[in-house]
Amino acid sequence: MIDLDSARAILRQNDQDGHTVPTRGLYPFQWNWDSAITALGWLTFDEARAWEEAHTMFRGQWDNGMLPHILFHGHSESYFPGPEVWGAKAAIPSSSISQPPVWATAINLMLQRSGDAARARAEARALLPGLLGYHEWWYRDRDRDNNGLVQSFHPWESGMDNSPAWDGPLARVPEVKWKYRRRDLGHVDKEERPGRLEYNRYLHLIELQKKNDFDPELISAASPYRVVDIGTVSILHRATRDLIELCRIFGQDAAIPGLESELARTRAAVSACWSGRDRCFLNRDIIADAPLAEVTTGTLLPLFGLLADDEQAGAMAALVEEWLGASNFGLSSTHPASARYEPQRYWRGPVWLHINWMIAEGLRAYGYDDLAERIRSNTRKCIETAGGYYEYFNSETGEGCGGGNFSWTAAVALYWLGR
Ligand code: 9WN
Repeated sequence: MIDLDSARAILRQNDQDGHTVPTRGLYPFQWNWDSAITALGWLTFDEARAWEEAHTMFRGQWDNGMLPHILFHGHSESYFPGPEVWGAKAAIPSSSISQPPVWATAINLMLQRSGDAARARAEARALLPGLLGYHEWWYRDRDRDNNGLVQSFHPWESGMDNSPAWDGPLARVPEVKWKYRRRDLGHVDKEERPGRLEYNRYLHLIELQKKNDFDPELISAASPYRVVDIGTVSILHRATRDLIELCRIFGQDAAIPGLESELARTRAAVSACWSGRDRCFLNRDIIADAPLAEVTTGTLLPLFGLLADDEQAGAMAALVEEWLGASNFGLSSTHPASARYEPQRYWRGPVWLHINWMIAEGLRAYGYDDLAERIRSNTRKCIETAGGYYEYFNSETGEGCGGGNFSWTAAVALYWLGR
């Protein structure tokens, strides 16, 4: 049995003036996609707090519509890189990249699941302009090839920061030479985090954004790192469908045709990412103009994005079935047959519960209810075996890894596992 009282206590404990930190110490600010998932957890026992989470996030939206991946609401010495490294000039100090856009999906779910319809309608209506601006930003600034396959400028933008999928493109990025002190290693074992080399390159990409005045044209021209992250493309596609539904509910009909044509462009282009041999959709390296070979949970997200046709969904379901057979705690974030698979290291093998939720939701949408249920029961096993709500879980032992008392893990338990 999982203890939902503890899950609620974790959200309360991580609550900080209208936003929920992912975990104390390691991540002391508001993260974009964490916050959206966490709002779904709040919704199960404190609806007002769930809506507040969203409003706090959207207060940090840039004038151009970008919703930053981190909002630095206060000062903290326990995280690096802080606002001075990002150098962004926004009303709320922030990073200069975004994260997978889960918000429109989260808001639509909150509206549907709310026990207080009048409040939910008023809150969702108030959030709609911000959501529209955010999606416009993705399609305007990040659809560089005008084909509906938005591009990521930093591995952190994928949310799957250290995925082996990004190893090739990241290897092209120069390393910064200046000295800095990482703070993550003061909280978490170094075997569960990225290496120094990766950090040197992450920092180069942050500097490149700043040097190019955060201008997408200039960054595109100058950056050695540009990828189509199929996970982000999928999450955006699903979220845009949700956004269209919100527009219909709130009579914003004028925005609908534009959004529908973005969806159509994505659907037309995504088939080029399909790999029949791998039975999933592969990420793409834009600079090398080539697919990225690694099979990861991100490459299954077109199920959640409703981007697969029935035949592709069938092949992906067969792949998931085998993948689950490799571990009692699946789905491992990298396919276990990969030479780069590591069961305990950040995005190279461990299990993340919100990704399991997305994949199970996708499978359900295509009619694979039993498989979705198997993922749900494996997910429950992670919390039971580890005895707590960790950031992620070793895919072979179920041991808790990364930060403890983690908000999105508690939220997924409340919203999905507890039902
Ligand atoms: C950088 C907060 C975030 C998640 C990401 C996860 C990790 C940050 C870091 O933590 O990234 O954004 O410093 O490692 O990879 O998905 O949003 O939980």
